[in-house]
Amino acid sequence: MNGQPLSADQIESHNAERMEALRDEYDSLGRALGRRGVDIEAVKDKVAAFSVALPSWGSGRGGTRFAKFPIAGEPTNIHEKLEDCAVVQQLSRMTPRVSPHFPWDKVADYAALRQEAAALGLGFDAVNSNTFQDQPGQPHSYRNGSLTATDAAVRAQAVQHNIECIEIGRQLGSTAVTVWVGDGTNFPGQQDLGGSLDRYLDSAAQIYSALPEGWRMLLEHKMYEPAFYSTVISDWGSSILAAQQLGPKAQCLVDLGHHAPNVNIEQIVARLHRFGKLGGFHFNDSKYGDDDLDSGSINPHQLFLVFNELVEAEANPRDGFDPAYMIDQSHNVTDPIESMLSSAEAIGAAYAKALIVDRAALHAAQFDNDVMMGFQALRRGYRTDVTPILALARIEAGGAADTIQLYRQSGWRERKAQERRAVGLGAGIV
Ligand code: PSV
Ligand code: MN
Repeated sequence: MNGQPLSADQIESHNAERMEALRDEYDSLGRALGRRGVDIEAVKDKVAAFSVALPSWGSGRGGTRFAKFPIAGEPTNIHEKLEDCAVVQQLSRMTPRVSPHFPWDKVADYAALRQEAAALGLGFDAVNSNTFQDQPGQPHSYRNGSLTATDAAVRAQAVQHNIECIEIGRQLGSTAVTVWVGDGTNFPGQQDLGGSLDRYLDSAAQIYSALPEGWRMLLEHKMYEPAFYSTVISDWGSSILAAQQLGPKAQCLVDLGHHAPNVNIEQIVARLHRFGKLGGFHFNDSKYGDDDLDSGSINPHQLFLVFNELVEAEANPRDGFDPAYMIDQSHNVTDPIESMLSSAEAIGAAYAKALIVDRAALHAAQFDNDVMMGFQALRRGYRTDVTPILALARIEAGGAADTIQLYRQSGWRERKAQERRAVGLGAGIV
């Protein structure tokens, strides 16, 4: 690793200016936590060991169905996306891997791409397949579905694409493929609901059988969109049943935005873990539907409750509990680098708050049916301002005290606006 995008000297002097105040805040928090029986250093070590992958597609400006408003200097290919992800990693030290999406991130030489990423301090996380769009020159259209299509040739093409993604992922050093299919219907009667699921299971089994040793297949459910009446893997129930039928290498991926409003996602997390099927996450936040807003921006309490279940799971792991944590957001109105920095911090904070919860007190209250004390045990953790823990962990790993401020001072986007070609106008979710 030699090609760090930002100046290490700039980070060092930025941190030096803030170190005295940060130490003061950290020591004060350490004393407060000590009185609660929590060792701040142990929490910091766990936070330092935690990481979440960045979505390659999240480094560009997203859009809605109506429009996309690009910014000058945004990346337009995987090489530039990696550069921007490297900025996020250099400053946050919590995002050392990128989750690529194919064919969006297609290149001729994946061994070279892996080296390019490594030189920037990055590795690759789960590869994502895409059978929700047609590509130029593609023999068969996905207009009537992909893995569930009634036409066997369409299904074969969609299966083959997933197998190709696995092969690319192997070259990149990934160990998981995330399969999300948008297949579904807009009208009652449009398709046979049972038959679609049968075809999905058959196609998914073919992908499953192409998994290399040590690989996982992550099934991502989503309630609706682009189909608005039915979707084949619409919920965690369909997902876990499919994963159970496929076998031990198949697990479920929970995208926080893919549920009905007010659904108890933390309970879904606990259930999936109970059956050894919690494979990964796509973090984002939402108010109405799959809004793909920044993690923790709307409902940070829910994010905390999800991490509360994850910390419980860490303490009682089942079947090699090792979820792949990824961000999946659409940055429509912000600089994507700033959103990813802010989101990494929000995710890390939710984890740190969950670590601080007095688990013995929580479990005792639960056993005694002491409702208020159980709630208070969680509340104390949630209320704690863990900012100094995250900042110190980051600085000790070479990152920046105030990541967004330093990013702005670095002039990165302005420089890239001079160097990179402009993005065209248009609509599009990503
Ligand atoms: C679908 O909405 C999704 O969450 C899947 O993870 C896709 O791969 C991604 O978004 C594409 O933006
Ligand atoms: Mn997703």
